[in-house]
Amino acid sequence: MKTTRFIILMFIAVTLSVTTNSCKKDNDKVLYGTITITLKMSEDIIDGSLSDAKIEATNLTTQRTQTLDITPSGAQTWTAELAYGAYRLVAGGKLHHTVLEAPNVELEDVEDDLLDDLQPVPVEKTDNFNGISNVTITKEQEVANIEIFPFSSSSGFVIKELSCFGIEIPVSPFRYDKDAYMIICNNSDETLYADGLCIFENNFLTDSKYIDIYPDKTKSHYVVKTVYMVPGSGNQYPVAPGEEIVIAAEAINHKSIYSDAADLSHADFEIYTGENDTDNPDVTNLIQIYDTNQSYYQFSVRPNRSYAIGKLPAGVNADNFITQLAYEFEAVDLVLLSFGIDWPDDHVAYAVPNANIYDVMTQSIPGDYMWMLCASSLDLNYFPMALGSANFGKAVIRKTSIVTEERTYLQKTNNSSVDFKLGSSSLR
Ligand SMILES: [Ca+2]
Ligand SMILES: [Ca+2]
Repeated sequence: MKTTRFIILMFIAVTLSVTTNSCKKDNDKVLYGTITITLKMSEDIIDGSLSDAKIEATNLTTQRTQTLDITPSGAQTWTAELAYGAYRLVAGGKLHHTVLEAPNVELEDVEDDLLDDLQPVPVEKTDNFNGISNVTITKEQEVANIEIFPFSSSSGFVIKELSCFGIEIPVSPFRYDKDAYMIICNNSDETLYADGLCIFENNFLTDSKYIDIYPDKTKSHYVVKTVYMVPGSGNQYPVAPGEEIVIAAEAINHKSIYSDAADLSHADFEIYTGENDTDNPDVTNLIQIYDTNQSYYQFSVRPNRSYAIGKLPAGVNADNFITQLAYEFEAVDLVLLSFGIDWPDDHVAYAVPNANIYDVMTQSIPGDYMWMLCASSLDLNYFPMALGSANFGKAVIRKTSIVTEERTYLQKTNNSSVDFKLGSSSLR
């Protein structure tokens, strides 16, 4: 069955007035340019229209952020006056669009010769959107295009906490980091099953860039080098709304080694990589689907990674993962390039379609940052972190969005830079 795709590019035009800077003075030395901002919908958005649009401009030198006020009706163009300089523009708001969903019939009920006639059903939907673009204003008139992407704020499983940066200990190597864990929360209003849920580690690093990637699947797929999966037949591991599961690198009571470490002996699952690893028989092991470093797995102490949770495409499992998802590409490594080695190099990683990714967390040290490792629709911007002892005892923790009498909802805007905060590890 072939799905017709409508490709619609839509340019929203609105008059924009810059939030007045109360400190702004008549100073001939400050030069201002007029920037024309266009929000451009990604190619797979059907019948899209926007509301509640908002754009924030952060001056990359001063880190000062201003919100640009937008009038959403009638006009054709947003223009703003901004002082000369380099800015990061972040757009957000509501996207009203049409989504093609599978028809609500059981395939068993359909005659074989009618299968080809089943067409996807268009469903009107409102999602949030976001988008990001950098612009440098060096003349009177500048233009910025921001491609925007939809996301649902009520999505299911989200990464709630990643604790993997260690604690300080008095003996060499002065850090203990084997009590690493990830907490995944059901942020939806219905019971979900963790069966088949995967933890992915991206193939790339935020502080080591590849260029001239060919073919480039990094925007359509989340490219991975590590996959661990929750076992189960489909309904063995229910997770109630607002409830969470703990996945330990080593599911032991680390407090018996260092009192400041985490007790992970009651984790829901543990990452077990084989005979070089410890195995708590009371804690279910994740299935190692693939790991380039098969003998031992540890969430990275250095904050230069991107992690995702999601599911493997239908029909892909531990046995056929390598053949089904292998992604061979050429790329030039910028680090090698700095040593004068610029020929394309052959690489192999594994490409998971974006549609199979539920949530992404990306971290980087700002001074070392080189690139985002996935599509903006999955994660708009990285969570900034320091290196080393500044992170001892800490975890990257998702912020709370809404608190009701019954439960807490977590913030999910597909933007690590605003969805997370650094806090004390909750299980230490
Ligand atoms: Ca382990
Ligand atoms: Ca175990």
